[in-house]
Amino acid sequence: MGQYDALFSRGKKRLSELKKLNAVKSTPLMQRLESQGISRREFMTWSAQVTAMLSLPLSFSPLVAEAAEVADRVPLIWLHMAECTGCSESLIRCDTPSIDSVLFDHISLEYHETLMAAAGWQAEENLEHALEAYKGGYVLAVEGAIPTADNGHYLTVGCKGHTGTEIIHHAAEGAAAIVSVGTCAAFGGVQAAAPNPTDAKGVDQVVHKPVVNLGGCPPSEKNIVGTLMYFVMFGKLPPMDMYGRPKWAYGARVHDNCERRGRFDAGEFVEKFGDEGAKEGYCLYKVGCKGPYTYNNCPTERFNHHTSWPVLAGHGCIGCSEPNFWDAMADFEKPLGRRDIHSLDKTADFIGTAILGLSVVGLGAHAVAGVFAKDVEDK
Ligand code: FSX
Ligand code: SF4
Ligand code: F3S
Repeated sequence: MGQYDALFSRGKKRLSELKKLNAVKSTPLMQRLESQGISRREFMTWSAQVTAMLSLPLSFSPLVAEAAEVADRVPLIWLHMAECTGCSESLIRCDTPSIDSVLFDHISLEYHETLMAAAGWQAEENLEHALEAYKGGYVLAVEGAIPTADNGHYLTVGCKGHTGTEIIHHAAEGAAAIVSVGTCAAFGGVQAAAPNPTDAKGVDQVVHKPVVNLGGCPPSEKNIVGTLMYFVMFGKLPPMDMYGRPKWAYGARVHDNCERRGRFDAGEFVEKFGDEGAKEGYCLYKVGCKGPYTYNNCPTERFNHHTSWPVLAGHGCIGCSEPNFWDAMADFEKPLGRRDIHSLDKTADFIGTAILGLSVVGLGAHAVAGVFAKDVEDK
């Protein structure tokens, strides 16, 4: 294991400290899982899968399982800004409970506007109480962009009419870690699309603290839970790429792990939706797939219990985990093509330099773990 020894010891130490704290939830995780028909064996398989997803050696698997069990010792405060709530839906909307969704129930979720029963003044009090009671120790998850024009008045929340910017500044102050859940919180998302009248911004452009950006509109439940697990386990944010995204999730292009990649290499393309090629599962590049410019683990992790992901469902990737994708990746059903990439258009320049420049490195899934090993090593 070598280079991972320090990280493993850090995890062990962190978890033994968490274990000393009182359990917030009266029902232990294993009991919760069993009541949903999920066995210990399935839980151990899940731990091994999460370990692999986090690009950690298999020997970390028992640590992941322990971290899941004590996850209720780390308070989570989840705020909604300008967005559609699809990110929460991605995590909680399953026909049958998955280990990820049961774990989300087990986590000490102190405040979440969509899920909590409280409303009005009581909700505001709950938030104030949680921010005070867990000051310095809570994970702050933010969904949605922060409108900043006109003193932030395009977004006011709650009966006191606080603006999104006020709420974010206040909540970020006492946070032990900040997670931007989804492209809106990470990069502004659809609210920041041209002409961006509200001057909507990603959280890391508004607060002056490190933020981990979970790109994706929405991000998968795997990337949300994996990031929370990493923090519970090690008490710090994971190694990140140039856009603040965890490298274990956003280190490879969609195109590199796509099941239609063989079709791309063979020059077998869908020419229009519904044609013979579409029925055969040909590559979707010519009908606009942006997988070659997009970094995310959708082909390997998929969504909704590993059921599907956009390309498997028959539509190209629209690049939803990339900054500025609503403008930079449009038209979603046409290829960007060399013409756009080399034009003087500002958006296309952005893609050409920032995204395609990275893409040519062309990391395959196997190369990723090796490249990250240096970062994963605890310093
Ligand atoms: Fe944005 Fe999340 Fe897209 Fe929606 O809240 S990333 S619009 S799926 O829900 O923020
Ligand atoms: Fe690449 Fe998209 Fe074709 Fe898959 S469908 S091989 S991601 S271009
Ligand atoms: Fe988004 Fe593309 Fe994945 S559209 S969900 S990054 S396949």
